[in-house]
Amino acid sequence: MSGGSARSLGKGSAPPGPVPEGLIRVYSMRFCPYAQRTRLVLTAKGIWHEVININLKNKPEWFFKKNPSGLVLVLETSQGQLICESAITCEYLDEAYPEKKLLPGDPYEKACQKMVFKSFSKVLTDKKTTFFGGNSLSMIDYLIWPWFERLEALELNERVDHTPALKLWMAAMKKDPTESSLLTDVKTFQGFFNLYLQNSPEACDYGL
Ligand SMILES: N[C@@H](CCC(=O)N[C@@H](CS)C(=O)NCC(=O)O)C(=O)O
Repeated sequence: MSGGSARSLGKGSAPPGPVPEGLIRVYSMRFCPYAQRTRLVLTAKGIWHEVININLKNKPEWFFKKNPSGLVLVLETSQGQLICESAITCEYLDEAYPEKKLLPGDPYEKACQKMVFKSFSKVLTDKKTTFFGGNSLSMIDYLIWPWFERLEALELNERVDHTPALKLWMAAMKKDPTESSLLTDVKTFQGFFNLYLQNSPEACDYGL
């Protein structure tokens, strides 16, 4: 992986060239939970990728050609294919790079993961498993995790105090090497949130 902690590109920047063969590109922002889903999946699956960070408070003109809605994240392949919406990009990656599958092969099990994704709050307690997809970590955990990672920075940690199953899941997630490799510390998140809420063009590059 390259570029994950590079400064973001803003208005007036030159558009990046074509994606080299054998690589996939992610247009991202360091603190975006949606982009983090896809970056977790890329890392967990060991997919060779480059990251281009976008300044969401000062977006490059060319970025709207990658995604007319102007949202990160966007995936770009070496054939120039563009894919956006985090859940869709994660499923695409699991199918396009089938070596280490994160979604179950069984259609019913896959449908179950998608149903869990739609309403995950009650599920862990009912299922009595450590992870949302069973006893090992799978796609659904990576799709949900980025919001839980931000709870402490938002001072909302006590919200999970009354749900021991969620607390155990969070502890198990923190032990996952993929998750640890993309972890952001609480102070950095808080610094970013403060600047982002002030619409600062420096927000996306906080801490660099
Ligand atoms: N539904 C989209 C949401 C993506 C999204 O909201 N990204 C935010 C950053 S976390 C963004 O690009 N915001 C820029 C803007 O709203 O202009 C997904 O799942 O990818």
